[in-house]
Amino acid sequence: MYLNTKICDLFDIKYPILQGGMAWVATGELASAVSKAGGLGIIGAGNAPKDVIKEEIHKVKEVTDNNFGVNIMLLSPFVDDIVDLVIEENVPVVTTGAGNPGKYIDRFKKNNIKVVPVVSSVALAKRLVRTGVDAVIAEGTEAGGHIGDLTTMTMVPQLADAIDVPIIAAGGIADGRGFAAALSLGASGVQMGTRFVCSIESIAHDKYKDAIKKARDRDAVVTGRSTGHPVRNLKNKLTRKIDNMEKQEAAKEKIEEMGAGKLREAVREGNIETGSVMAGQIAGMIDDELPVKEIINNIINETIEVIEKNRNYIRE
Ligand code: TUI
Repeated sequence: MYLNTKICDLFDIKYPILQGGMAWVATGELASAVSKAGGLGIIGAGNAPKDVIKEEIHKVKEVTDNNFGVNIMLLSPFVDDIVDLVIEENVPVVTTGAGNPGKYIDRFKKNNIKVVPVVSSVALAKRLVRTGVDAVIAEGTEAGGHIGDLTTMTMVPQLADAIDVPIIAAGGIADGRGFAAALSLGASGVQMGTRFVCSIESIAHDKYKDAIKKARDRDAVVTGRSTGHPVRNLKNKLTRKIDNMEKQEAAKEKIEEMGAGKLREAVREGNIETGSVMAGQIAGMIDDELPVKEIINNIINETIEVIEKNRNYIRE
């Protein structure tokens, strides 16, 4: 048994599961593993330049014909180059994050690229649907990295009432209970980030994966609210330092400077005390590192079990 929703047809994938386009973690290796396993693997462009992401795209194309995507982080200094790149490379799906992709949508559509923005409000979703986006990702504040204000639980049903493109729920989902909840709220699929960071195919440093496995329910905290770009990461020396700066009302630029380069430091060098260990609130539930294929098969089976279990509550 498996699950089939609108986004399976939209992206031509077997399972309605997207892998988050996480900067430094969502490499060609991770994305190809997810796409090979029947989900939609996504390369995270983050702040990387065009040539680096071009190489990651080629890694995926070399090992699978299955569809995949590239996430464009709209605060990147290389956004325009990455937009050119996904068009040149005929990337099937583009997701966007950390801003409004409105001005690029026409070009994506003209080049037959499916566009799926992360939205953080109903108003932005409605505006983007009018410009022709194919689906939206409703990423709740439970998520890791740069976050909005609404929870997944509240945003998904409000979007479902307001727009008629498929909704992908993200933030706080790592197992079949979360997946079934997302479907109940009106989503047609899920995107998971933190769960895939703790996969065998993820190139995140072992210390980064261990930090997620050890994390408890309240360990994924938000820093940088005063800068207008709040980020959820695991509590450590860096988050405490930023907290203190925010309490002392340090200049926005000084706080942003503190965060610069810190994700790479944690992901690639394993500096989990002085680096930014971005992770969602669901980190508290993740205690193992599994092959991507197993993560996907497990969550599909669990979701079906939950749906069947819920049927048993019904009485005539
Ligand atoms: O983008 C993410 N997660 C990220 S980006 C990132 S790199 C970074 N590091 C430090 C500071 C800022 C960025 C790490 N994690 N997720 C998708 C996402 N998009 N979350 C929230 C949003 C969002 C926010 C505002 C999407 C649209 C939006 O629109 C504002 C507008 O312009 O209307």
